[in-house]
Amino acid sequence: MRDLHTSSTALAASTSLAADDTTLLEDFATLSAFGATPGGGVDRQAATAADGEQRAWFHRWLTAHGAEVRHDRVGNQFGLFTVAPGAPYVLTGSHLDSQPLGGRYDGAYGVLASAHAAYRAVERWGAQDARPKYNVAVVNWFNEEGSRFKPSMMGSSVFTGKLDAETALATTDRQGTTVRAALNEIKTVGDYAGPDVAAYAEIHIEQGRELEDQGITIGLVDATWAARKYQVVVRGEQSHTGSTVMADRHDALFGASLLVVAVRELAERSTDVPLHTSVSEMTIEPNSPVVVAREVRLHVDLRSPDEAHLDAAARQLAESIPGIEERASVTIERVRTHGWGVAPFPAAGVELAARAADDLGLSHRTMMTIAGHDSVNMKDVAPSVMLFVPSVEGISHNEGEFTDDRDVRAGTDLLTEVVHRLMSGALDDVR
Ligand code: HGY
Ligand code: MN
Ligand code: MN
Repeated sequence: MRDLHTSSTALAASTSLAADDTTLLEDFATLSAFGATPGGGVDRQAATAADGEQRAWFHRWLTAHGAEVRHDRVGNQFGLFTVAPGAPYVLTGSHLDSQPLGGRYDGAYGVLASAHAAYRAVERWGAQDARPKYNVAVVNWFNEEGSRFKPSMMGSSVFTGKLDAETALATTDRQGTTVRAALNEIKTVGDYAGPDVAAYAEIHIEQGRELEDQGITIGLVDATWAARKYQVVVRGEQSHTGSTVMADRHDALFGASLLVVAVRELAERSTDVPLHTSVSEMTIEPNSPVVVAREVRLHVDLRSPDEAHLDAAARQLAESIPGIEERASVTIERVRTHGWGVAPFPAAGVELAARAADDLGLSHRTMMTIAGHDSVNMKDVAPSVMLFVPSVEGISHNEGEFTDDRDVRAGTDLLTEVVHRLMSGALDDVR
């Protein structure tokens, strides 16, 4: 694996680095210190103390750069740069929360790039002594990762009307703490309804290796893979691991293990169409050495660029359940908890970003996003542009996540250009 440390020598050696690029990288280093882990990553899951600290820092950053900061009731944090009073806003952002032992770039890069892009775009309109059609606002969506509180993309799901705010606020973590209590604890919650959004832009690390392998700087996201997520409960009966004869056992962990294998085999059998499958979370009750498990709860995550194929895989999984129930002598309950379809981002937005990248001399290609992003929600309510920069070795949800400083800067330059164009109404014809 490559060196985890940022390339400070490359930064020092660069003679053409503009002052605001230096500030961007310095701000990114500051941001990366919140919840920093010994392995070079971050651990700042939604509404933890580290998330609260970075939100307070980001609040100060926005205020110092002339934005008004407001929070909605599910903790989405908005920084409003109002330069055309009364007009709607171009919204740009991502999320600052991370996975447990996550990387520094996932989400955080997009929020910081958005803040710099919005500020630079406003400065540029000012320098041109021109008034844009739209204002610009930066957003740090609450709980995109969905690690502490499920589902993922929670803040943007509420904002776009896909998830009820009360349901989100009542969601509990493994300790039984509600989103409502956790948000009150970190004091980033309010009653703002959110801006009227004219267009949305987000930049993110690719989290795959296609851009790096092809030596391309910018990914222009033209569509999203579909995802299906399930909560599965395997119920057996608690008994003694030693004295209970094998024929009498109702071993929930054995049933869960058969399910883990069945989920993996879906992907192994899918040789013609890409299918990614995981059991990614498991809770075992009572999880004790001399006790056969009475209950196991699992989280199943299935993804594909072909929705019909994904549904067929989900059906195969459902069909495998009776056999597993019989073999392990357990019962299995499966509930679909979250998901999204294969869906396009507007072609006009891809085109706008491609022209802006050409103007900046940045290589680019179109691609689908495999991971979910807040833009996957936002594209359904506003014309949206989604950009990627390369992830070294495609490493993500891992402390070793890394994107080269040059790409960090290039992506921010492109986002600035895109935001500037969106502020003049460049996607007004979409929808
Ligand atoms: O892909 C996911 O589910 C996550 O929200 N990024
Ligand atoms: Mn992310
Ligand atoms: Mn993530």
